[in-house]
Amino acid sequence: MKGCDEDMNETPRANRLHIAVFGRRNAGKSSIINAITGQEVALVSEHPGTTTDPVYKAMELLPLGPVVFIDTAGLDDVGDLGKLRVKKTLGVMDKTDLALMVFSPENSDFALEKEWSKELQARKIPIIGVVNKIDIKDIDIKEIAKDFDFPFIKVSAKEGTNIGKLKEMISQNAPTNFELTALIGDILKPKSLVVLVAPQDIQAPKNRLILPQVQTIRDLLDHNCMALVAKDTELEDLLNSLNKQPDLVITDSQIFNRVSQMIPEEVPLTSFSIIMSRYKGELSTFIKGANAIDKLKPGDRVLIAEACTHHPLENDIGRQKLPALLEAKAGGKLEIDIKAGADFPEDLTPYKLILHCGACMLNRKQMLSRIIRAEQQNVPITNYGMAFAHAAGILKRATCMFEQGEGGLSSGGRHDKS
Ligand SMILES: Nc1nc2c(ncn2[C@@H]2O[C@H](COP(=O)(O)OP(=O)(O)OP(=O)(O)O)[C@@H](O)[C@H]2O)c(=O)[nH]1
Ligand SMILES: [Mg+2]
Repeated sequence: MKGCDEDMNETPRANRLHIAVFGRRNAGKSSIINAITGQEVALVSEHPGTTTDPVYKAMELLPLGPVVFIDTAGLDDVGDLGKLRVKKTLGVMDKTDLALMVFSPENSDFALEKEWSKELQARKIPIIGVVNKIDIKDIDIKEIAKDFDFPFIKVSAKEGTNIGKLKEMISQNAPTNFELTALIGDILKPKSLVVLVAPQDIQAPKNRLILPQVQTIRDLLDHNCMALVAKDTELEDLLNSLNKQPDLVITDSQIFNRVSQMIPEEVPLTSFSIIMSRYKGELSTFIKGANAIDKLKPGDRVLIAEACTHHPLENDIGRQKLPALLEAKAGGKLEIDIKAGADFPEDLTPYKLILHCGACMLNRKQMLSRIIRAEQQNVPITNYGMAFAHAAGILKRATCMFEQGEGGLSSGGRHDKS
């Protein structure tokens, strides 16, 4: 089992579409990324082997939304170092959602490209064949395409020929569903017993449960798990009435602190908002963001962003609870801006931290574009639930079950008592 001490710095693949560019040295891989992004992102030169380590560039590729381009070293690199680079490039394949295989008409034998395409296809990654440098030699792409079973396009990165069409092809061939399919059931064994803590306080809507709670219950049922629901006030009685420990406890994150003290250390504990963040592929970004809370100093500016415009209630989370918590951490007054609804600033650079609500009213694409904006401007971003977990000192406890690889808790992985 992977322990809870392991770093969680790898952005999950679900975070956004990863488009990687493969091909021989000098085929024009870096030039193509520059042409698509319209920026000098990647280093280009006439010397083969210019790109050595993978280069990542996050951007908004319309109409697809947020993507990451990955520039790689040539797959035909030679020598000891070259072999190491090829190994790294092959490693990139494991996080690729869509591949561009770049061909140069300067070559005529494409056996290597064939071999690498097989590597990609073994991973079920869609490929677009891109024949570059047609300004030097305009060839009939059918000649090359006939040996491959994926779509082709010819371009000139240098002159910008067909770059717009290439972008369209990327949108058409991108896998549309790269969200997780399960909220939580994928890490549990069938018949697992899960206790849900759902306080029905003043902020809870009348006569119903909130969406993340409903979705979690449904997901547990779909995975043949058993769900027990109680308010925090009855939690102790519920636990006492069981003849075994629950396999997992999921709480509202506002009462993380209290619940974590009521639940034995060895019982895995997480929150609805953490589950939702993981589902949407935002978990590792938000963990990083939550850890930035420790760096806040008095006078720092913090943005609190809410997706919906609800009427603030007494002891409102975004207006009172969280600001108080952050100021306690910072050891003094902070400058806190609250934005609600569609009002999310273009310029985030004045902020040391962004705290976002659970974003149940935003679709994944909208939330991701906010995250990308924050990342591009180097501003840490996290959500309410993670901030509460961090403040309670249990962020690691509340997220480690998701980092145990395939199967999670169902493979016997538990939060270790030690
Ligand atoms: N004529 C022409 N030259 C190009 C084109 N695209 C790239 N080049 C040139 O080809 C050379 C290699 O380009 P890069 O973009 O660095 O190629 P790469 O595949 O990233 O190369 P490595 O990083 O070394 O693997 C440079 O001299 C580019 O200017 C093109 O469309 N037409
Ligand atoms: Mg390059």
